[in-house]
Amino acid sequence: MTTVREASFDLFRELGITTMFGNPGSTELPMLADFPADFRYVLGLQEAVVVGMADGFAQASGQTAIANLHTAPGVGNAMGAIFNAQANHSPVLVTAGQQARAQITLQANLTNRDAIRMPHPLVKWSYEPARAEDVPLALAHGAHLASLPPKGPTFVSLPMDDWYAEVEEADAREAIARRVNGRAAADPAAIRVLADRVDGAANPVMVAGPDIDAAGAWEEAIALAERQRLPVWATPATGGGRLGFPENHPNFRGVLPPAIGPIGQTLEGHDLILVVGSSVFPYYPHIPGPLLPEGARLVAITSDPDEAARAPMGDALVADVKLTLAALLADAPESSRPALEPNPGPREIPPADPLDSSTVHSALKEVFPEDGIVVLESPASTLALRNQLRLSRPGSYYFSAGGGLGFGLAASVGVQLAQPDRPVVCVLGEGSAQYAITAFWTAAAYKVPVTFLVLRNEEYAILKWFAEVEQVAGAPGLDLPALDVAAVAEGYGIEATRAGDRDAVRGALEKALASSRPELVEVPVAPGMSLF
Ligand SMILES: Cc1ncc(C[n+]2csc(CCOP(=O)(O)OP(=O)(O)O)c2C)c(N)n1
Repeated sequence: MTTVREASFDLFRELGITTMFGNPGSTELPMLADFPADFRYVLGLQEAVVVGMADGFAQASGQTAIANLHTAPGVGNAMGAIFNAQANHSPVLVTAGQQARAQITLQANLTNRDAIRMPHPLVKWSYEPARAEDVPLALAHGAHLASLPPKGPTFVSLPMDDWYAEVEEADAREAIARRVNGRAAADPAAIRVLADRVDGAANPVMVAGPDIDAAGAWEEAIALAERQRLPVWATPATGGGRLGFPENHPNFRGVLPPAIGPIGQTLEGHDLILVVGSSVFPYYPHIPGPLLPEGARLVAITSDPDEAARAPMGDALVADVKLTLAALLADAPESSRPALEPNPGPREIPPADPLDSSTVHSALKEVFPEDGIVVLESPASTLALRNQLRLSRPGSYYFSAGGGLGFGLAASVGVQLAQPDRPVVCVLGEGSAQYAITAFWTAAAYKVPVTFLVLRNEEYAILKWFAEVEQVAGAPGLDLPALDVAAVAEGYGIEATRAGDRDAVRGALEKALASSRPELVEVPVAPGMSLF
């Protein structure tokens, strides 16, 4: 015989999950008793931060991450972050403690009385084991399912007295020592048809999405674009949580706009649109128009059956993105289409006084390390950052595909923990920073050396832009006077610098990037959107 606790930690070891993100309460303490020395517990001070860190860690490590929350209120606090993890296709096993079984029916304090239903629409699977001895099997189920396509969060509710229960050792071993591989290849006949369609098109184009990065398929995407002379657009920034194609590549054309009419206009002239590893499309503002340009057809490759099924137009092939691109490459010949005009690269940004976000990002570009990673949540400067940095390595960019603020600051800590050898720069609007502000404490306490760059424009700039698009006048609540993020970060133990001109920004970023501790650079910038 062994205990639920021993079997569960053996399961985590077997799955390579030795970092646990959590915020503990009385109902989680039995799980954490005699915490094994080969595990690391990363404390988040609020549950949205716990799940946000786990989301970043899962994406940047490629492994399922565990986020342990405190019964119903902990799950409640984390709901926005679970929503983001689902949109990000991030494999997070969310667990929450529960009252002792003897006190669930009588609803003792902190009973999660509808534990399964609570996170339900935001997770792939939600469960509370029927018997204590089923806990290891339920955790295995949740962890495997989280890692199968489409990857995403799952939830297991864990009554606090289950951890001491005994389980049959042989049964536990069977449940633990399993491998589940979710990489499914596409139908070879469908691949041949698609290869012919791409090669036979007069003017095909590729749209690269986040699941190219998640699948490790950059090389295949580049090889296909080069062999077939495909211009490549990045899927709209709203849903492009990761980059699927090098933004300094001569074939790269830019980031698609996030609305129906403008996408149709941007892709005008193409007769075949090959979408790889993205939904079709992550639209945001409703700007109507034809879904496709005149005469164009569309084919999407996605590992997510729901993305394939819900697309409003085009055909879809549901399969692993890397295997599918590799198979397409084997079937697609060298194209005889003329070579493409190379992309002109980032715009020169003339000096601006007062500073604007484009100038700040052009300074960041000058000091940004080759192997750097950006975690971005600075809504009004998203495009300026993409246009200036032209990130061009796999695993270099994380952004909330869900659009819920609070991802960036928390996820950057998880990304840095997963990639300790790559410098992480977290670019935040001063408004966005507030949704996960306590993550500063975790970064400081665990010496996670993220460089935080905070753009302080004293407003919700993107919402003022939206107000114009939506023709809304006189909306309140769009200004943020006197929000001093540097002072708040200092309170959490982060060293902060205020930089007021381009040289100071550059110098402060250089210093922060060289530091082995987290540092923050706060920069006042002009209000409004920055596009280039
Ligand atoms: C959880 C959540 N609440 C509210 C919003 C709406 N929202 C989108 S952008 C934004 C403003 C963010 O402000 P800031 O980070 O200062 O960026 P700026 O727009 O000034 O670049 C808000 C409130 C959201 N996306 N998510």
